[in-house]
Amino acid sequence: MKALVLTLLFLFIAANEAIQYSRCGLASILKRNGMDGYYGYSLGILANWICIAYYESRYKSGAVGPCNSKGSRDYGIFQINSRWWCNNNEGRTANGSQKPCSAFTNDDITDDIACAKRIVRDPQRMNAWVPWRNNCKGRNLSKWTSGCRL
Ligand SMILES: [Ca+2]
Repeated sequence: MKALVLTLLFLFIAANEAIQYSRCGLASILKRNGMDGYYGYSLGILANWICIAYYESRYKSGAVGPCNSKGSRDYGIFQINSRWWCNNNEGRTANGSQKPCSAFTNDDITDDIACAKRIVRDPQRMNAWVPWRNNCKGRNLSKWTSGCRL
């Protein structure tokens, strides 16, 4: 009985824990959700999104960034910002996604993907992600999807 309780407890915890994706696992989810070719050819290459997710969260859906200089935080696999895109009840927000920031730290990333698509439609495009500018923009990105069955 004790073992059963412990097993159930473990399963419960596991079910609520966020996911760390594999590179190719994430690539296939993003592709299934229409990220490959989204919003123009050069920025639309799927590898850009894998590169962003790597540098922002190391592919962890539960990632929460530290409080930044402007008092906001970044959430989830794409590190979506609370000042502009979600509400964390800790200060001013434009809440462009109309969602609580906790929506971007669970293991269902379909809403994260929808919000990232919205973000990239803004004039600064992918430059909204500073790590993309610093590590992905204009680079050869083939390594991010190499070996993946997509
Ligand atoms: Ca989510």
